[in-house]
Amino acid sequence: QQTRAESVAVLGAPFCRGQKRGGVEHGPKVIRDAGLVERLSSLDYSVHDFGDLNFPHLEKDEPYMGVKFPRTVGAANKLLSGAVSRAVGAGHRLVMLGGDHSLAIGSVSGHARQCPDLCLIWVDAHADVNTPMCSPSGNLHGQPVAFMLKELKDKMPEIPGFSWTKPFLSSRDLVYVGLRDVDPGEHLILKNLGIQYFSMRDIDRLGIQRVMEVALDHLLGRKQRPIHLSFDIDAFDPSLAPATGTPVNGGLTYREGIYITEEIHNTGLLSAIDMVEVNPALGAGSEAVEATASLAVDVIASSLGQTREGAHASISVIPAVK
Ligand code: 4U7
Ligand code: MN
Ligand code: MN
Ligand code: MN
Repeated sequence: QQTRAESVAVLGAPFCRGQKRGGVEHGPKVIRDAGLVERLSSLDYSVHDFGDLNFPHLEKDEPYMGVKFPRTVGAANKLLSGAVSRAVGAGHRLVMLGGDHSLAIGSVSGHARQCPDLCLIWVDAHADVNTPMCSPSGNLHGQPVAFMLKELKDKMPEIPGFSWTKPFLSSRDLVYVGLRDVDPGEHLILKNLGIQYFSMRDIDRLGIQRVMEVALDHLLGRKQRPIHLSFDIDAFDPSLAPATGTPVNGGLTYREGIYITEEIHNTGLLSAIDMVEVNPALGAGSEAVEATASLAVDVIASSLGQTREGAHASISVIPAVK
């Protein structure tokens, strides 16, 4: 029996204050219940499930410049950032289970503390790059990328709860895939900063194969470096991922989604994954929730090397007739 020397840390982040719909804090539970740890073990990883983080509850947390629950979201991300940094520092590949997408602030920053040259692939219907001034909602799950980008430093006010973090990512080290609901301020930021993005229209025009070729060449063409994949389940079409808070029609097919993660795996550079916005309180019933959670597991397994063509790492001889 051949085993991968590699280990995967699973970290649950039951958190919902980056948006307004309850239930997304139960994402880690339904993704685990869909068999995540067993699937990763069957890929020959040694899986270390670190359980769920225990986020502090703050009694009073008034909006600041329209931003909702700033101190609660800031404190949760500070805790997450430390936990991610420790797990990556200990040599694990990291899988963070959300929770809403505001958690990417902690996850990517913690990863970047260990791997300062990382690049970021953001698979999402949304760009999540609103600054507090251009956010239409005030919800922090629509703003995490704005906290990361060095080029937006001057456009970001000081938000209570976030003094622990500083922008650490250059706009050329980020690629989006799956966009189809981008706010006006976000579109201006994408254009002004020259961020590489592939909307659903681009996928229609180019095909997912060409999109991934260009995306990975953009990030890795000059030099190989660790990849952080931040995967919002609402990137998929709502027919496939109904249990999520901000569904948008016309999303990724199952095959496009899995092709994205297969190509990321094939780089050999994937270092951390966020799987966010699975909300078991939404969707038409338990079947819809289970389908969404099972899709999340498929995405993670495929990112970590599960293939559609099969693999034979664990056998080296075609069994003889007995
Ligand atoms: B998600 C939105 F206005 N852009 O900022 C906003 F449309 O993490 C939605 O991608 C954000 O699910 C969606 O509130 C955040 C809105
Ligand atoms: Mn989204
Ligand atoms: Mn998102
Ligand atoms: Mn969402």
